[in-house]
Amino acid sequence: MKLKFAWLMLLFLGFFFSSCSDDDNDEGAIFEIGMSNTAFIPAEVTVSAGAAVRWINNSSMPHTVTSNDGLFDEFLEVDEVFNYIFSEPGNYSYVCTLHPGMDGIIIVE
Ligand SMILES: [Cu+2]
Repeated sequence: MKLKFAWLMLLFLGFFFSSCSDDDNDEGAIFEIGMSNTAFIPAEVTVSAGAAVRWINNSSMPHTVTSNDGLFDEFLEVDEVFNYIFSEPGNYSYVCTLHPGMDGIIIVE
Protein backbone atom coordinates (compact mmCIF):
# COMPACT_ATOMS: atom_id res chain seq x y z
CA MET A 1 0.00 0.00 0.00
CA LYS A 2 2.81 2.39 0.94
CA LEU A 3 4.66 1.56 -2.28
CA LYS A 4 1.57 2.37 -4.34
CA PHE A 5 1.32 5.77 -2.65
CA ALA A 6 4.99 6.50 -3.39
CA TRP A 7 4.41 5.75 -7.07
CA LEU A 8 1.41 8.04 -7.18
CA MET A 9 3.50 10.81 -5.60
CA LEU A 10 6.22 10.31 -8.19
CA LEU A 11 3.66 10.50 -11.00
CA PHE A 12 2.17 13.64 -9.50
CA LEU A 13 5.57 15.33 -9.02
CA GLY A 14 6.61 14.41 -12.55
CA PHE A 15 3.46 15.99 -13.92
CA PHE A 16 3.92 19.04 -11.68
CA PHE A 17 7.49 19.72 -12.80
CA SER A 18 6.80 19.14 -16.48
CA SER A 19 3.96 21.70 -16.23
CA CYS A 20 6.36 24.20 -14.68
CA SER A 21 8.90 23.93 -17.48
CA ASP A 22 6.13 24.38 -20.06
CA ASP A 23 5.18 27.64 -18.35
CA ASP A 24 8.80 28.82 -18.50
CA ASN A 25 8.90 28.25 -22.25
CA ASP A 26 5.81 30.39 -22.78
CA GLU A 27 7.06 33.27 -20.65
CA GLY A 28 8.21 36.40 -22.51
CA ALA A 29 7.03 36.95 -26.04
CA ILE A 30 9.49 37.21 -28.93
CA PHE A 31 8.91 39.95 -31.49
CA GLU A 32 10.48 39.30 -34.86
CA ILE A 33 11.94 41.97 -37.13
CA GLY A 34 12.84 41.03 -40.68
CA MET A 35 14.93 42.90 -43.23
CA SER A 36 14.84 43.92 -46.83
CA ASN A 37 18.06 45.01 -48.53
CA THR A 38 17.50 48.59 -47.33
CA ALA A 39 15.11 48.49 -44.35
CA PHE A 40 14.12 46.82 -41.10
CA ILE A 41 10.59 45.43 -41.27
CA PRO A 42 8.81 46.69 -39.28
CA ALA A 43 11.05 49.67 -38.53
CA GLU A 44 9.09 50.58 -35.39
CA VAL A 45 8.12 48.00 -32.79
CA THR A 46 6.42 48.50 -29.41
CA VAL A 47 6.99 45.81 -26.77
CA SER A 48 6.49 45.34 -23.04
CA ALA A 49 9.51 45.46 -20.72
CA GLY A 50 11.05 42.01 -20.51
CA ALA A 51 10.17 41.05 -24.07
CA ALA A 52 12.74 39.62 -26.46
CA VAL A 53 13.24 41.03 -29.93
CA ARG A 54 14.68 38.83 -32.66
CA TRP A 55 16.22 40.32 -35.79
CA ILE A 56 16.25 37.95 -38.74
CA ASN A 57 18.34 38.72 -41.78
CA ASN A 58 15.95 37.34 -44.35
CA SER A 59 17.29 39.70 -47.04
CA SER A 60 19.94 38.82 -49.61
CA MET A 61 22.86 40.81 -48.16
CA PRO A 62 24.62 41.28 -44.79
CA HIS A 63 23.43 43.95 -42.32
CA THR A 64 24.34 45.18 -38.86
CA VAL A 65 21.99 45.77 -35.94
CA THR A 66 23.76 48.60 -34.13
CA SER A 67 22.32 50.34 -31.08
CA ASN A 68 22.65 54.14 -31.02
CA ASP A 69 23.14 53.80 -27.24
CA GLY A 70 25.99 51.28 -27.46
CA LEU A 71 23.83 48.42 -26.14
CA PHE A 72 24.48 46.04 -29.02
CA ASP A 73 26.34 45.88 -32.31
CA GLU A 74 25.79 42.71 -34.31
CA PHE A 75 26.86 41.79 -37.82
CA LEU A 76 24.33 39.49 -39.45
CA GLU A 77 25.10 37.44 -42.52
CA VAL A 78 22.14 36.28 -44.62
CA ASP A 79 19.86 34.00 -42.57
CA GLU A 80 21.55 34.82 -39.25
CA VAL A 81 19.49 35.98 -36.26
CA PHE A 82 20.15 38.17 -33.21
CA ASN A 83 18.10 38.17 -30.01
CA TYR A 84 18.03 40.93 -27.41
CA ILE A 85 15.88 41.25 -24.29
CA PHE A 86 14.71 44.77 -23.41
CA SER A 87 14.17 44.85 -19.67
CA GLU A 88 13.91 48.62 -19.08
CA PRO A 89 11.23 50.93 -20.55
CA GLY A 90 12.49 53.51 -23.03
CA ASN A 91 13.08 54.26 -26.70
CA TYR A 92 15.92 52.29 -28.27
CA SER A 93 16.95 53.44 -31.74
CA TYR A 94 19.35 51.46 -33.90
CA VAL A 95 20.82 51.49 -37.39
CA CYS A 96 22.47 49.30 -39.96
CA THR A 97 25.93 50.84 -40.34
CA LEU A 98 26.32 49.39 -43.86
CA HIS A 99 23.25 51.10 -45.35
CA PRO A 100 22.65 54.80 -44.57
CA GLY A 101 18.97 55.42 -43.84
CA MET A 102 18.36 51.83 -42.73
CA ASP A 103 17.21 52.36 -39.16
CA GLY A 104 14.59 51.38 -36.63
CA ILE A 105 13.34 51.92 -33.10
CA ILE A 106 12.17 49.66 -30.30
CA ILE A 107 9.70 51.33 -27.94
CA VAL A 108 9.67 49.48 -24.61
CA GLU A 109 6.69 50.24 -22.36
CU1 LIG B 1 21.88 47.05 -43.94
